[in-house]
Order: sequence, then structure tokens, then C-alpha cells
Amino acid sequence: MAVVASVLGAPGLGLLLLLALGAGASAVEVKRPRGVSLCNRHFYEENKPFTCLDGSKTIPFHEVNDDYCDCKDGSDEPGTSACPNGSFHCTNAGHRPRYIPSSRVNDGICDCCDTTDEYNSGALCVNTCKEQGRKERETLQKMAEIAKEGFKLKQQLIEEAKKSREDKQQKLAELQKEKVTWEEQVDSLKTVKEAAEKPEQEAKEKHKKAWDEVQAARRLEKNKAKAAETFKELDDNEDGFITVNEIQTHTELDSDGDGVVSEQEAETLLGGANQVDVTSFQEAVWAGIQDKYKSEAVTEAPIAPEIPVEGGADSSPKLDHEEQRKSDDDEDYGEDQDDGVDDDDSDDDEDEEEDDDDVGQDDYKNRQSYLPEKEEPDEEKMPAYDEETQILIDVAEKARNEFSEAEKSLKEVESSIGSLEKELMVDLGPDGEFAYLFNQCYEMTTNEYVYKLCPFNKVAQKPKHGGSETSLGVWGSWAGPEDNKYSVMKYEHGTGCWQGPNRSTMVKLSCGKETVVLSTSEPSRCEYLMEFSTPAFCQEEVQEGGSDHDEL
Ligand code: MAN
Repeated sequence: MAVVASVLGAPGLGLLLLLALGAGASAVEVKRPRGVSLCNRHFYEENKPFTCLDGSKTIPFHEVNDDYCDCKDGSDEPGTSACPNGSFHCTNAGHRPRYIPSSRVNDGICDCCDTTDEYNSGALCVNTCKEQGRKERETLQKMAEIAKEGFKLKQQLIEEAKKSREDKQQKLAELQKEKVTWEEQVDSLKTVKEAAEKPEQEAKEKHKKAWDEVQAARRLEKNKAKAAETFKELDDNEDGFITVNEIQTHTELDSDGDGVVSEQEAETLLGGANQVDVTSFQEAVWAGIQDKYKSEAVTEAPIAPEIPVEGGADSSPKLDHEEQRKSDDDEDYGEDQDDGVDDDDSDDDEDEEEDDDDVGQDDYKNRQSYLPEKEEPDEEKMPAYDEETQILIDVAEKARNEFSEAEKSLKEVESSIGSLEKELMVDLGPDGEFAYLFNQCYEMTTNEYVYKLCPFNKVAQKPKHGGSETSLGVWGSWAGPEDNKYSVMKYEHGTGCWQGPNRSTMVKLSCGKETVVLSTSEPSRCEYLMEFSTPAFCQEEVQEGGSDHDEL
């Protein structure tokens, strides 16, 4: 049953609410029903019908705060716990006003610092508003001081950023000019190089051709000598002829695979004759048997093949020297170094090397067939270039070096331009105040990990007691709310989380004199949160919270 007394609350404390404007402000009594805020009091006019704040119903005034819930929105019971969805307003004079759910009214627990929520429960509440208000004002005062100093620092940061941006833009312009110069250099040095390489190439080819001819002649000579030697070996009765019978003793010359050289096979090998003299043997027979022929010395006394070392005994002093040079070069630098030609311009040289290699293999095969005689390498290494060719090579080499040096410089300039352009494109705050964070990293160590924040670059996590770094994301974008975009940084696409998303991190900025990571956490698996203080985030004035500011 509603009674007027309960509508207006107990006389004194409950009925008259205190309005305090800051600590020690003069108190003004404003009549209103219990649990109603100052700004809502005009909805509750004494002795006039009350319309629920949602407009759903109108009730007589004496039914307000009668401990019976009439309005769906609970607005008829601001000072009791009758409505499940109602709220009670604590004025909290001297501190911050607040709303509490009406279920907390008279529940025996002091919620409002001014004790007004426990007017009928018997709970012994003490008014702590003044003390709390004082503490809060002190905190706000400190924050305001920090913000003021931080804001000053921010002004410096902005100045520095402006200057550094200008410097960078100037540097960029210089680099772009430098780039043009290097491009021209590269073009002209390329022409010089190509002009020098043409005669070099021709001279080298000439040298190589001459050397090939010398080698071919030597091979022919050696082969002839081999033929003569073989003739002697085959000519068992030393009558100056090789006969069908003498051929037949060499079963390796069998052509039909029956393991025997028949008379007819032998005759065929002798070119249809019964016997041949040394000249006919050299001219018509040797070529047909040399691949199969096994020296009698081999079968009689087989010995392990010996692979001759380069620079054989019969090399002329000049070739010895040249071989040594070539061999040293090969060991130190691999192919191409023998004539000092760069990789990309040395197709011909590679061919040369291949030729040499092929010769080497043939050489080895030949040795196999003539063992056990000690075989000199068939091929010598190509002699040093003549002076004229060497000069052309040196000139071309110099041109190549100059060209590649210029190309290298051009690439360096291009890369500097690229990173400067990239840096200038990053959004470093409305006035560039965050620029000083670029290229810096800040760490925070927790029980398990060392967290590293490198603003505008990356966030990483490294186990404290060893192990590799895990990426918690690379710079993505500013991600604060529309009206406070620069309050949050987003780092994304970090290392994939097992059966989860790629790691990512939100960095929440706050104003502080120091630039420091305040905290790190992982609110959801592989989604990290960092709190980071920086003067760059300080605003000119601290915004104090609370909408009922005037009631403090
Ligand atoms: C590592 C760390 C943790 C993360 C787990 C997910 O241990 O990166 O932060 O939660 O992997 O498996």
C-alpha cells in the first residue's frame, strides 16, 4: 500500500538530497523522490500524476516509490527495490554520482558512498564520498599534470617530426637526382663494356682456335705413335707384317660376340687382306681396332689405373706455369676465373671449360685402353693469352667492373628511395607526433615471455628461457574508434596459431611522459593486447569522466 511518507522518503536524510559542487562546495537541498537524479527530478512533480518514463502508464504520485512496481521500465520505483529493472541514483555529494541497480537498495551492502542506498536495511554505512572525492581529485590532478607535461613533449615531438619529415623529403629529392645520374652512368658504362668485350671476345676465340688446332695435331701425332707401338706388339714374329693369325690371338677384337676371332673376322679387321705392313696398319686397320684393343702388357701384368696429375712431366715450362695458374684459379674461384671474365658475360668461357672437361674424360678413357703404360695427359691446359689479347681482356674486365659498380650503386640508391618513400607514406599521426616511434622497439618481460613492440613494424613474443621469436603481427593500421582513430594500433598476420587464427595484436595507447609498454595480455587465444604509453597521445586537457559533473 502506497503511503506519502515513503514516496518522499524519510524526513531529513532520505528526503533531502545534498548537492555539492566539488569538495567543500556549499550544499543545496533539492526536494525530489528518493533515488531520482537531479536532471530527472522534473519528471516527478509532487502531487501530480506520474507518467512512467517510457510513457507506458500514468499513476497517481503517491504510487511512486510505494514499493510496488507499476511501470515496465521501473521508473515509478527509483528509490526501492520493487522493480527488477529499476535503477537507483546515488547523489554521492562530494564525489561522483552514480546509478546502481535497484536490486541493491537495502540489500545490506553499502554501494553508494553517501550511504543512501541502505536507508532501511540497518546496514551501518559510513559516508566516504568526501574522502573518495578527494582521492579522485588528486588522481585527476596528477593525470592532468602528466597530460600537461606530456602535451608539452608532444609539441616538441611534432616539431622534430616536421623537421625530420622535411629532411627526409629533401633527402628523397637528392636521391632521386642521384638515381638519374647513376642511370646515365650505368647506360654509358654498359656501352663502354660492350665495346670492350667485342674485341676481347674475338681475340679469345682466336687464341682458343689456335690452341684447338695445336691440340688436334698433338692428338693425331700421339695416335700415330700408339698405332706404331701396337703394330710392334701385334707383330709377334717381328717380320714387319701383321697377319690374320696374329690378330686372332687378341680375342677382345672379336666382333660377333662368340669370344673367338675367326679367320674371317681377322681378315675383315685387316681390311680384307691376309697381312698388313705398318703403313697400311696405321692408315686402314688401327682406327677400326683401337677402341677394343687391349695391350698385351695389360693382360700379362694388370696394375691399378693411375690418374696422372695435371701438369705432367713433359709439359713445357710455360705450360707448367700456366697449368698451375689455372689449377689455382679453379680451386679458389671455380670456373671463369682463369681469364677473369664475369659469370654473366662468359658463355664462351663456359664452353671452353666444357671442352676442357670433355677432353679430360676422353683422356681418361684413352688411358684406360692403353694401360699399363704410363700415359701423359692427352691435353695440356691452354697456354696464357698473348700480350695483346691479355690487354684486351684487362680493358674489358675493367669496363665490366666499372659497369657492375655503377649498377650496384644504382641499386643501393633505388633501395634507399624505396625505404624512404615507404616511411613517408606511413600515417604517423595527425601532426606526425608518432614519428619518433618509427625504427624503435620497446620491450616488456612477463613471467614467460619477452614481448617486443616495434611501432609501425611488428610485435613479437620470445620465450624468456630460450626459443625462437613468434610474430604477433606486423603493422596493419590505426584502429581506434572513428572519433579517436589514433588511440589503437593494429598489428596483424602474425605466426599462425595451431588450429586458430594468425596471431594479431591491438596496442592501446595512453598518455604518459614516458614511452613504455605498460602491459601485455592475451584476452583471447593468439589475440594479444598491449597497453602502451606515449607523450604523443597526450591531449591538451584531461577529460574528466561522469556526466553529472555538476553534482561532484
Ligand atoms: C604459444 C604462445 C601463446 C599462445 C600459444 C597458442 O605458446 O604464442 O601466447 O597462446 O602459443 O598455442
